[in-house]
Amino acid sequence: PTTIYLKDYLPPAFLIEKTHLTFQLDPEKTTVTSVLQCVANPKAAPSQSLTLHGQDLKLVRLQLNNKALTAADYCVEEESLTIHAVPDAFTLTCVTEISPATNSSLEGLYKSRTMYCTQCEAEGFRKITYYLDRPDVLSEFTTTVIGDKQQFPVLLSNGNLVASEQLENGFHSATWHDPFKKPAYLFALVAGDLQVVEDNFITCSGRNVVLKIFVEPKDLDKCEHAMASLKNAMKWDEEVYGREYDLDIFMIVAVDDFNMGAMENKGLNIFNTSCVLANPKTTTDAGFARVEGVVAHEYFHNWSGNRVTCRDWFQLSLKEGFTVFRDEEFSSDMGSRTVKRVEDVNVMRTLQFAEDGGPMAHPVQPASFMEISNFYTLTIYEKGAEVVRMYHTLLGPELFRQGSDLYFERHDGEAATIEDFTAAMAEVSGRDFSQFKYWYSQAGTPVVKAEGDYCAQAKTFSLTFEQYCPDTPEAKGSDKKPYHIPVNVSLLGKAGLLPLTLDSQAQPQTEVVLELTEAQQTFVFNDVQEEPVPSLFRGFSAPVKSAYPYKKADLLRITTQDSDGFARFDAMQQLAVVAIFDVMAALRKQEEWQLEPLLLNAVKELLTNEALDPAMVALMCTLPSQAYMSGLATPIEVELIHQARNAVKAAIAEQCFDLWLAVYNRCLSTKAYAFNANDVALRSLKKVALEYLMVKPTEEVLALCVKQFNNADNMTDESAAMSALVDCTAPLAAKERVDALAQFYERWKDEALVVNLWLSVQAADSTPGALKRVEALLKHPAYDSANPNKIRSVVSVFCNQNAVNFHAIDGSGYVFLADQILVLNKQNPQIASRLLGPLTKWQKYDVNRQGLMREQLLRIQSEPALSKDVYEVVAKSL
Ligand code: B3K
Ligand code: ZN
Repeated sequence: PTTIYLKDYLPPAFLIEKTHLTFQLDPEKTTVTSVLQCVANPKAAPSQSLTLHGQDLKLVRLQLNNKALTAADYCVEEESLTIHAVPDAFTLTCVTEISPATNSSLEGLYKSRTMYCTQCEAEGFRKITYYLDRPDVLSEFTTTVIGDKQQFPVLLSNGNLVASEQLENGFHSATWHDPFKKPAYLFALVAGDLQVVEDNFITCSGRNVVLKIFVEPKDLDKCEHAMASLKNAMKWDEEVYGREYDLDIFMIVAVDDFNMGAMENKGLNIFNTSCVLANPKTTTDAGFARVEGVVAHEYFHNWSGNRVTCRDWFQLSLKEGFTVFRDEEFSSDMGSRTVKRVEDVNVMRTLQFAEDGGPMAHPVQPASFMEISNFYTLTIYEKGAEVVRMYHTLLGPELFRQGSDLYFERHDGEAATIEDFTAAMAEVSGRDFSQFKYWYSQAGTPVVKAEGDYCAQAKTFSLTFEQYCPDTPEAKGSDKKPYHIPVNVSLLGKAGLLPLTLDSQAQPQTEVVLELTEAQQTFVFNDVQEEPVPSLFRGFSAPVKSAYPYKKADLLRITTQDSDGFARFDAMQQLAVVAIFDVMAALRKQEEWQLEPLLLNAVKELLTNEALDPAMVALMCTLPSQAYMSGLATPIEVELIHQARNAVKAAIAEQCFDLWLAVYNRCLSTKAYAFNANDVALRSLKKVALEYLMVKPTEEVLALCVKQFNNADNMTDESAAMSALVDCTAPLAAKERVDALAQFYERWKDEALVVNLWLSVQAADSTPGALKRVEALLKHPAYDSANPNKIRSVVSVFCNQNAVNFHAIDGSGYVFLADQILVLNKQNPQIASRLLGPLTKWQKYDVNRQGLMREQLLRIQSEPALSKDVYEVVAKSL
C-alpha cells in the first residue's frame, strides 16, 4: 500500500458538473449506468487523459459523447480506469455491474438483511461506479432506482422525488434530484420494504420541511425520540448558529448492518439502528442520549460538512471536529451541561489520550495516511472538537458565532480547508492564530505542570506553568513548538472563589482565561487576601494532561467549594486516584492498607447532602475506570489496578452501606419513564448506589435488586439491576446472577439491540473464565458474525472492557483477538482494523505481555492478503 501526503494535494484535472445514475437493483448483478457531464478544471493543469477511481467493478460499457469506446481507448487497473484522450467538455456514459449481496465490507452498495443501502464516505462510491471519488469534485446528482415493487416498495436517494413510474414485470422506479452540488461521498441510495414515521418542521423563514424516519415494521414504536431530537436539533441550529435547513424533505433510514454510528448523506441520513431507535422499554438512558447526540450530529453536518465540505481527507476534522463540538453543545443545552462535559472529558482522557500515546498517534490534521478509514479517530473527532472549543473559549460566544457565520457564508457550496476555518476566526477577532495552529499539526497530548507561590506580605499569588509534548511517531517532543493553551483559572479561598486581579486587567472577576504561549510562563495575581487553592483548566479548557502539587486537603476544598461542576468532579477523581495508588502500593508490598479517610469523608458528605444534584453525586462517587487508571502509569499493572480499584470500591461500599441504602431508596420513583436531565440524574445515582450495595449484598439488598430487575418499567433500571447481579461475586447472589441472565435473554431475544446489551454485559464480566464464555457467546444463536454491532458487543467489549481477562498472562486473549482480526480482514477490513486497537498499545505493558502481543501482531502481519486497513495499523504499531 502507498502513502498519500497532504503536501502532494493537487486540484482535480476535471470536474463533473452533472451526474445521472440509474440503478437496476439485483442482489448479485446490480447494473449501474452513470452519465457524467465533465469539463476540464480551469484551476488545474490541463490533461489529455481522464483517470477515474473504481474498485471491485465489472465494466460493461463505456461511451464518450456518442462514441462507444473500445479496449484501445482506455485502460482498467485494480483501482482505476483511465481514458486516454478526452476533450475539454464531454459526456461520459459508463455501465458497471456490482454485487451488493456479496459485499460484506459494508462499503459501497450492500445488502443489510432485506434492504439495499449504501455507505460511501470516505471512498466507497468507487465501489459503485467509476468516478472522481474525491471530496473536492462537487456534482449535481440525479438518481433513478429501479427495483421489484413488492420486495422494495420504498426507493430512496438524495434530494427531492421528481418522478416515479410503474414498470413491466412488477418493477417500479423512482427518480430523485438533489439540487445541491455535493461530492460523491454524500451520495446515498436505499431500497426496501420499510415503514415510515412522518412529521414536519417549519423553518425560521416559514418553509415546511417534511421529516421521515424509515424503519423495518417491527421498529415503528422506536422512532419518537429520534424525531423529537431531530426537531430540537433543527431549531437549535437556527437559534445558535443561524443555520436553516435547505431541502423540503429530510429522511433518516435505520439499518442493522452498519460499520459506524450513522452517515450524513444529503437529505438521506443512514443510521445504525443503535443510533436512531429508542424506546424506554428497550433503551437505556445512555442509549437515549446517544440517539439524541447522533441524530443532531448528522443533522448539523448539513451545514458543517455538506454545504461546506472538505477539500481533501486531510481536512476531515474540519467537518468532524466542528460538528462534534456542535453536537456536544446541543446535548449540553438539552440535558445537563456538567454531566455531558464530564462524559466527554472521560472519553478524551481515557481513549483519546491513549491514542495520542500509541503508535497510531496523529495530528488533528494528519500529514499522511495509507487508508483514510483508519483516520476516523478520537483525535479527528473528539480532540478536533476540543480544538474548536478552544476558539470558543478564546473568542467568547459572540465572536465565535461571527467567525462561524463568516466561514459558512464565505465557503457555502465549496470544499474548504482547516486553514479557511482558522482564517474566519482570525478575521472576525483580529487575533493571531499562527501559534494556535500547532494544535492541528502536532500530535500528542501536551503536558502542563503548574506551581503556585503565595506571598503573604505582598498578597500576590504567582502561577508558573511549564509545558512540553512527548515524542510521537511523526516528531520528537524536543522539536515540537509550544502550544497556545487557554487555561481557565479561579482561586479558591476558604469560603469560596476569590476576586482576581491580574497585572493586565483592572476589573476584578472570579474566573480568568490565561493564555499560555511559552514553554515556561508565570502569571501573577495581586491583592490575594489569603493563600488560595488554584482551580485550573476549569471545564477542561484545553486537551492537556495537567499536574499541580495539590495536597489532599486542597482537592477536598475544590470538591466542595468550586463553582465549576467539572472542576469538582475532577478534584474528586484525583482524590480517588491517589487513594487507589496508595492501595496499589500497599498490595505490591503485601502490606495492610486503609481507605484514604479524606476520600471516605468526601463520599459521605456527597451521600448525605440532599441538596446536591444527584447526577453530580453519581459521577463523583464513581471510581476512575480501569482504563483511566491504566493511562496514568507504565507499565500498566493490569491485575493490581483491578484489585486495588475493587478493594477501594468494597471499602466505600462497606463503610457507607447504610448511606447507600438511604440514597437508593431516595432515588426510587413511581413516575413513568421520561428522558430528561432530572430523571436521568436520579436513575444514574440509583444505579451507582445499587452497584455499591451489591458489592456485598445483604438478603434485603439482593431482594431490592431482583425486584428492580423484575419490575422496572424501563431498560435503564432493568439493565442496571442485571449488571449489578452479573458483577456480584458474593455466593449469596449466585443463583440470582445466573437466573437474571437467562431471564433477560428470554424476555428480549427478539430485540436485537437489547440482545447486544446482554452480550456486552457478559463479555465485560471480569470473573475468571471470561474467554471461554466469550467463545461460547460467538456460537450462540443470537450472535451474527457479519453484523458489526454484534462484533462490537462481544469481541470489542471483551478486548477493551475486560482488562484482566483480555490481558491474561498466558496470552490467550491476544490469540483470540488475532484470530478474529484475521477472519474479519477478508470480510470487513474497516471493522478488523478497528479491533486492532488494544494490541497496538503493547508498549504500555510489561515485557512479558509485550512479547505476547507483538507475537500476535507479527502473526497478523504475515497474512499474505492483508487489507490496506489492517496493514497500515499493524505496520505502524510494530
Ligand atoms: N461521516 C460519517 C463517518 C463515515 C465514516 C466512514 N468510514 C459519520 C459522522 O461522522 O457523522
Ligand atoms: Zn460526523
